[in-house]
Amino acid sequence: PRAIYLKDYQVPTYQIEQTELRFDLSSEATRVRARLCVQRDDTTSVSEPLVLDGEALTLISVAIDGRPLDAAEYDADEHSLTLHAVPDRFWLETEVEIAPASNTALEGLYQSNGMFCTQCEPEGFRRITFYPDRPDVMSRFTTTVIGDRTTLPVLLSNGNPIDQCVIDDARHYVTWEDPHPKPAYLFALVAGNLEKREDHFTTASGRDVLLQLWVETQNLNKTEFAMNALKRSMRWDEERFGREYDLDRFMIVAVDDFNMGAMENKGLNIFNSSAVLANPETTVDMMFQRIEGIVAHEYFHNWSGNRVTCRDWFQLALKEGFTVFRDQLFSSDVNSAPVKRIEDVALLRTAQFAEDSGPTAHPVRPDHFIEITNFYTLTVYEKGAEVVRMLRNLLGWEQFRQGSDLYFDRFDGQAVRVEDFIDCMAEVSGQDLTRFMLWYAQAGTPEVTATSAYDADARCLTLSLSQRTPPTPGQTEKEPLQIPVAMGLVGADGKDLPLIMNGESLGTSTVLVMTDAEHRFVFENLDAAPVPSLLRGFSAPVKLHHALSDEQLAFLMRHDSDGFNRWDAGQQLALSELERLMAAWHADEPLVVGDRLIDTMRALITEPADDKAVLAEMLRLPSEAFIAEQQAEVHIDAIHHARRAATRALGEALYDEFAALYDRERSDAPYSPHFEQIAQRSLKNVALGYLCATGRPDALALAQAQFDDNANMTDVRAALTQLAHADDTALGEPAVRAFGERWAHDPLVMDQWFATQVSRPQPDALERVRFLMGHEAFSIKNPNRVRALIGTFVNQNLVNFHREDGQGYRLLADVVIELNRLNPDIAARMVLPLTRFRRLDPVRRAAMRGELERIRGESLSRSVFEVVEKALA
Ligand code: HT7
Ligand code: ZN
Repeated sequence: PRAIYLKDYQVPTYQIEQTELRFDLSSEATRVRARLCVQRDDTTSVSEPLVLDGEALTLISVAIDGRPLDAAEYDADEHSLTLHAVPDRFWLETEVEIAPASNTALEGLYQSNGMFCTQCEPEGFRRITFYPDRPDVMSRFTTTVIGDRTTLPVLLSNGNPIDQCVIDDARHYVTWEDPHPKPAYLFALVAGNLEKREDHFTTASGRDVLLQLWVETQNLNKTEFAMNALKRSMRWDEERFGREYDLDRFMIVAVDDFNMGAMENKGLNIFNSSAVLANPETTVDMMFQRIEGIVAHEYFHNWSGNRVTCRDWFQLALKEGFTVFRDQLFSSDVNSAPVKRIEDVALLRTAQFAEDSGPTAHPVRPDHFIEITNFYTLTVYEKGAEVVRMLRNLLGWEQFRQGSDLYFDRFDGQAVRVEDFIDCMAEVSGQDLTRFMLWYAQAGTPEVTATSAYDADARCLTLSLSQRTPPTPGQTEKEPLQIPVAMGLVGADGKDLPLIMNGESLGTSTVLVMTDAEHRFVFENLDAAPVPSLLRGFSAPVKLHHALSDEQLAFLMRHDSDGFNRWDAGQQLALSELERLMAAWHADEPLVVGDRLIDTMRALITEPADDKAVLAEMLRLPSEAFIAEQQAEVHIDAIHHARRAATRALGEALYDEFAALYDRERSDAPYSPHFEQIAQRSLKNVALGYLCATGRPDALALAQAQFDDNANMTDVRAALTQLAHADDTALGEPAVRAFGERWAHDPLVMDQWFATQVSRPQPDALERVRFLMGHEAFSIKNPNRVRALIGTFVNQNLVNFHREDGQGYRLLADVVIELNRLNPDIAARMVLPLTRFRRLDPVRRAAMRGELERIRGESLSRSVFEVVEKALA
């Protein structure tokens, strides 16, 4: 397979003014007729052929302005249809046949539980009909869907229904018209036996919008939360970003088989059922919050992505980075802001940093790819959002909002580049953002080193900051980036000190801007040495090296005015204790937890807390993945045993305190997914985790009682996890069985059942994965099942996935080989953990490489090929 380069971009030679589609739906032989009004670009020479993309299509006929073409007038190969001589403007009519039922890749038109649905981003439309399948070709779509009246009573597409009729006893049709020109990747069609929840929204300018959420009948009782989340999102986008919805109806459809979370098709969002369906009996708190974030994300795309779209797929972060930033801001406005930041940063610092330091590292705007679906990554989405957040940090909210308004006004209805967005920000602020653009071009996580020296005579503190970005594949030399470092100085009384630099007062918190490799900042008028609190709110996606003593960390953990940095100081403190335990494990010495961590935790539990959600986060030890990310050579067993020993020791030492906390946070109030209640449950269940880590029967009895109480899925699942992860299986086995029998009818709950079992740390986990792969509720064709069973094992059970005998790697490779044939996109995502072998010990490294080479021996899809080649390079 050949790579495609950003530098080779060329403007499209033909535009499609109008697109009229007619689908005659059938599982094995759907007929798609396309009438395209084609217009030659003024600058294009007459001899330029019209080349249309097409994959896995059976061509039935081609006609120009009603005249059928004979075979000599066009070329059709596996990927395209080429028309040699065409008029300047004409109607092209094609008819193709496709087979949705055998489409296991879930791109283009496919079937899920009998329902027809589409996924066209990024290049799925070419699996539906011949078309210039690129985002800079925007067209007005009219779509007629013909289907069986009994099995497909609901026929949906983008825009508004303009015609519908019964054809005969068996069939009916509906015609939809979308008034907004759009690229093909935003096209959608759904046909099935669905029911709807309906609601209305009145926009800021007083227009009524019909809201519909379409699901299978048995899921109607899981639609209320998403509908309310949608209405919250619509209002928020008006108030925060001045963006109003632009169609008369907005529809969401829930689909069981879906490669990602959801898709922002114009006026007809299609959602993975796991990203939209929720109720208290079946759904945990974390999922409620995830659903709220995804509903918002897809809705926000209506402006950042649909009204203003990408010129080409290299610009993906233009819409994704901005939209993730917008959904993060929304979630932080409607929930606990520090906890939202903590969660987002935790994901970034474990998973995205790992990507940035591995063989698949790439810039936020890649400059080449073999398969674009491989670039829907944490780097494009999460780091892309951090880059937009840095702009907000550099410009301040007011100017950032002005820049956003200018961008939407200036480019409405256009397909644009990252530069266009940045130019708007530069224009409204007067800032030079030339160096800032490097964030889009340079891969790798910059490392910032901070040192400070206090001069008692001069009463000043000199803060030295330096930056360096390590080499990444294909990019050995890196330039300094523009980095906003939000900071403050904390005085001995725990209060922020006034910041004075060059005689100028900067308040108590400021943003230092790095543009060079090294900087020195001098703060004046300080009576004693303060503790610098740096990178507040995680103001830039960097690794900060700031050598603070355990004492200073404990001080910041209690006093920093920045909630995020208080949490982060606690994580660093815990990390330094875990490092001592890991050293002891290597030296075969007893793992004894020091008093400082225990005392700090005790203080946290017993002192009054103003934000319970933050407190719950502060009580959690750093995850195994985060600890691994800190190590030059990763020792999975040491990490696992140190963390387990620390959890148990804290549980033992603070048993009474955790028991009191558990009692204090218990509540009989009816369930609500409101963030204050979520915080309370989170705190209670953290306490339960520490209590159960001791293995004491009274702690497990608490878990059993909570399980039996069956109050809501959050509490049931937390209790089940404790029971199922206990060394003694006496309570766990019956609980797992009861849960499995109770929820056998609900695939989304069975996913939780799979995940709970395969994250069990005991050595029988791998055998359990193999066993569960044979369970009737599992199907390798469904991405949610694969993520729940295999993904959880691989990503959340590190000690068992990385078994020294290599069986974990073998299992994953077997799965990848099968998926490579069925669903290349998912296969290419699942193979990623096998590519992260460089920092492992030689035995595991060799075992992983061996499995990658076994995969390479197969006939590979382009997606898997690209990842495996990078890893073995
Ligand atoms: N913009 C959407 C991307 C997406 C996607 C990409 C590749 C394969 C399947 C997919 N489904 C959805 C989702 C989003 O970012 O909102
Ligand atoms: Zn998106």
